[in-house]
Order: sequence, then C-alpha cells, then structure tokens
Amino acid sequence: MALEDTFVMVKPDGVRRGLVGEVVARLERKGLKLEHIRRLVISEETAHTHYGEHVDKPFFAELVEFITSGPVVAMWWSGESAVAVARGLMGPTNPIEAPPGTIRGDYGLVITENIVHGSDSPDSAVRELDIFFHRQRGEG
Ligand code: 3AN
Repeated sequence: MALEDTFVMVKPDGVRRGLVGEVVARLERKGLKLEHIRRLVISEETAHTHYGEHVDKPFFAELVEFITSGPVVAMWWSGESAVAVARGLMGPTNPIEAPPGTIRGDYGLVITENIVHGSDSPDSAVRELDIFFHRQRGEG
C-alpha cells in the first residue's frame, strides 16, 4: 500500500470543451480524493518551469503556446498509488493510441490537445504540486 499525492490538470482544450466535470467524476469514482482545485491561466514562465524537461523537443514552442492559451484547472489528488491510477484513467499521451474507456481515448484526437496532464512519478508530483499549490503544501 502506498498512499500518494499526484498533480492532475485539465488543459485549455478540456476546459474549453466543458470536460472538467467529466475528468473530476472519473477520478472521484475510482476512489481518489480531491485535495485542492484551482482554475488559472498559466504564465509563460510557469509553462517553462512545468515543461522544463521538454525544452529541447521540437514541439516545445507549440506546447507552451497551447498550455497558456486559456484557463486550466489544476488539481491535487491523493489516494492509493494515485500517480499510476490517475495516468491509467487518462490513457497514453497520444489520444490516437489511447483505448476507449480512458479520458484521452474517449475524448481526444490530437497529441498536443490531449485534455489532461498527470504527473508521471511521485517525484514529478512533488515538483508539480509545488509549482501550482505551493501555498497549500503542508497545510493539509
Ligand atoms: P504526458 O502528459 O502523457 O506525461 P509528456 O510529459 O511526454 O506526456 O508530454 C507532455 C505533453 O507534451 C503532452 N501531454 C503532449 O501534449 C505534448 N507532447 C508530447 N509528445 C508530443 C509530440 N510528439 N508532439 C506534440 N506534442 C507532444
């Protein structure tokens, strides 16, 4: 048993399409617990911090432009194996490869606009939660 925290974000396409409730409902029904939630427009600076690992990739500029293009909904979820469980519910990064029944499989078609982001490891979760919820960390 490993109780974990993870960071999940509904990206601008998901917010524009009214899929916030759908994402929240799927994670809740699975049994994960929503600890914090906030809607914000990501600054270029935060986008560079969040996606730092992709800075050398050919799609980096497109990724930053997209993630800053409108409001996102940032969430802190907790639960048993929360990192892997949340990513399982989302499906593979490329929506074309994501099977039906996953969020990306059911709602996505384009790799940049793949509706949701989820931390890929407990270490990433700590880093990403610090970026988006620094004031709340340690306050329960
Ligand atoms: P995930 O979000 O599944 O962890 P990462 O961290 O590999 O995927 O990629 C971060 C984001 O970068 C993805 N959510 C996707 O929007 C975008 N991305 C990843 N690979 C590509 C690619 N080959 N072309 C365009 N965008 C990509």
